[in-house]
Amino acid sequence: MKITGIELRRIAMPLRAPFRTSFGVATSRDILVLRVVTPEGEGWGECVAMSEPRYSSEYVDGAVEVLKRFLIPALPDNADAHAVKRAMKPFKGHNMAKAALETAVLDAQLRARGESFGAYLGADRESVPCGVSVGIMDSIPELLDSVGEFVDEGYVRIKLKIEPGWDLAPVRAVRERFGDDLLLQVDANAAYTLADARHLAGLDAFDLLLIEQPLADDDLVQHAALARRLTTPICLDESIESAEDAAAAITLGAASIVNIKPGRVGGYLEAKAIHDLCVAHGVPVWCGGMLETGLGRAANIALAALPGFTLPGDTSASRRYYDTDITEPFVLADGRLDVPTGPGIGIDPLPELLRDVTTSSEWIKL
Ligand code: OSB
Ligand code: MG
Repeated sequence: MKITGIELRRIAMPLRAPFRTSFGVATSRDILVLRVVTPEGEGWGECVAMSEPRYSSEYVDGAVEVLKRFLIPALPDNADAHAVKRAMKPFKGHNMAKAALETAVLDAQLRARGESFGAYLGADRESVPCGVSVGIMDSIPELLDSVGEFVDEGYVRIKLKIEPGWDLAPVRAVRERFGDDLLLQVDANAAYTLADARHLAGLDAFDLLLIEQPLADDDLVQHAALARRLTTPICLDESIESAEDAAAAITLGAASIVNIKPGRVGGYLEAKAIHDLCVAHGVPVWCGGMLETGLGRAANIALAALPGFTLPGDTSASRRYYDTDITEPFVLADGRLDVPTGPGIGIDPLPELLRDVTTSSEWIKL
């Protein structure tokens, strides 16, 4: 497939409510959207990098820079997703930028042959059960109201963001209010150290599905040490940037569950490789999120329908974050979202909505 040009578009998406994590508060999302154009049609890729390098070292201006300066110029003449992945490999890091480009190419390629992401990746379900990530709040009553709304909407699993000072008490309050049957987990975004092991063991009383990324991104050894001191399973997010990282984490005993985010690992091909590795090791996986628009959400839902995704993901509906999405919204039905079946990611941005949120756009002719 010959790529004739790429559009780099920046959009500003206001969030319905501030989203607070241990690394900061977001009130809107500044997103880079790629559109690759080929003689056979186009393809879309959403870059999940955030405005500031707080979740990981990537940030959206940096993604634009590395794409324009290194990744796009390295595109092979005959671009399919695997060839694009290989061509980008010599450039270290920048997985979110790489994922956006690879995804746009894969979308174009699959649209051209009429195959859906789900079919290509190996989805074996028509819909997926959905969880929701609930930010840190100012008070426990506020948190209970928020969790109550999500439970009423039908979400089958709740994930609470935690940090030092906001951990045992909110978890206890949610457990007491919503009962032992609620599927509940927590995500620390690397906010603790091994010195907190005894405190974190206090979470063991609440029968959590998992604790996500309690310690630093680059510290598999200490996660393994923590795992020996908790009964709550440890799940890694930030630490896993490749299949090699996942293999190391599993071997060390640093993770017994893996959160797979295509952006963090450099694309859907690597995401699928991590899924396959985890299945081979009996390690459950689930699909994480990065406050995606409908474009990124569509592809994530396809991934979440693979057989190894045995835990509900952060694949929430469009209205979790946005009053108005740039695609037809994803709407929760019975706690589930349907896997798109159309060619490629199976959904298109709605031109007027996309135009309304666009802050800049650049065309790179190849
Ligand atoms: O750690 O999973 C995370 C959002 C932004 C950055 C990191 C994370 C998150 C979430 C929300 O938890 C995921 C979502 O609902 O899209
Ligand atoms: Mg996380």
